[in-house]
Amino acid sequence: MKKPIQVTRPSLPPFEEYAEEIKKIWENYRLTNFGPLEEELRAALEEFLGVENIVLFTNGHQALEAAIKLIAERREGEENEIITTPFTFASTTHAIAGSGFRPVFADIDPVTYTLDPQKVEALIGPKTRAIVPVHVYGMLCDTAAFENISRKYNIPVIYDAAHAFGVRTAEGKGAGTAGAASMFSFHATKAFNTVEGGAVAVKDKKTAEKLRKFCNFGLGDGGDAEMTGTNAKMTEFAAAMGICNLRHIGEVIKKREQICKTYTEILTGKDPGFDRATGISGKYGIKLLPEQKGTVPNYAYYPVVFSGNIKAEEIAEKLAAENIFVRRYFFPLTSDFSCCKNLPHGETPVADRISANVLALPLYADMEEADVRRVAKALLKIIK
Ligand code: T4K
Repeated sequence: MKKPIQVTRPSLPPFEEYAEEIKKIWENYRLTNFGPLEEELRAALEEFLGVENIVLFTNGHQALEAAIKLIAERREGEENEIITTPFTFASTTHAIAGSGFRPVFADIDPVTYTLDPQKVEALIGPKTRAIVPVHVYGMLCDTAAFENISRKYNIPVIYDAAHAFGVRTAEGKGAGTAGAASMFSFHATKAFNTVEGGAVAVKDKKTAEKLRKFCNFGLGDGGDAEMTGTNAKMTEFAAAMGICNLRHIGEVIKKREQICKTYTEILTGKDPGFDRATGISGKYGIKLLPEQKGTVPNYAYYPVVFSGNIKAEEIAEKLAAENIFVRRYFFPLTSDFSCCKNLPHGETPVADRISANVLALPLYADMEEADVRRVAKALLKIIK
């Protein structure tokens, strides 16, 4: 049997480099609670991501929940809703529900798979308190359209940018500059990791300070808690991993880009009709991620959407028989989770179709070229 290929594998710095970084912890006995490594990583990330204020968290989920709790207005005694996408990881929906809001699901765009602003606008009503779109797979949402909606209805847009680390807009701005706040995930499976970790980027210092207090029990300088907080601070060990990984991020993204190029070359079979703007290749009836003109992508995921008779589930099973493990990111839709079944929502035919037919192929910086070819060829053999 050939060696197993998992959907992803974390990027790790050279062991000695991490050991050198955490040596500092043995010298100063500072393990957590906003230590010097956390501070160093925070400054480095603000620069790398091109954002003004970043607050670090133990994970992306806590970060998103904190941003929603502090930014979306929850009115006591009223129903409070947040419009969002069902085509995402459980975290987005749970962060909304966990903050005391009812998620209302809108459909997605068939090209980028991100929340469709027109569908969102049609659902806005007196109970709407915020919009939470997701830059799914690192594809940027239509941030200009959401900005207009935000201004028109005076409701904040809080982005789940878990997949968008390092992505830049066509204007050269960091993805995290859009909306009232953007959450990044630094989970082990992401392009950039701090083992577990996450962050919220916001424009103003005041909100950043509030978020920072929130993740430390709401405590301020005098020991008073002006709000109910939680404990979601990033540890020094996690920050050390981030500092090391950030040194290598350029090289990591380049390697991921090369892997994506190889997949695309093989999977489109040099199809002359392959349309980069939509990602559609007629040759094998597949759709890849589109190229978003002028943006700097991060090659976070390599999803393929299938059409025709073969179902994604069957393809995944056949690949597993070859020791290749793909993932159905994201199936089921979060709106189909048992815990969400009773939530009212409109029709989401695009999300239904994409979710039923998508598979994320293995992708990680150190994936060998031969393995990339093995995955692509095994897939072609199934769908041809
Ligand atoms: N919003 C969105 C849109 C997200 O996608 C996520 C997280 C969040 C919010 C929340 O952010 P965090 O709170 O997680 O920071 C994974 C991740 O756990 C999750 O972070 C991620 N999205 C989601 C898309 O994928 P699983 O259940 O698929 O992970 P798992 O453990 O099955 O790992 C996948 C593969 O990676 C394994 O086959 C082996 C490999 N792996 C994994 C880990 C953890 C390793 O080789 N080493 C490892 O340490 O959820």
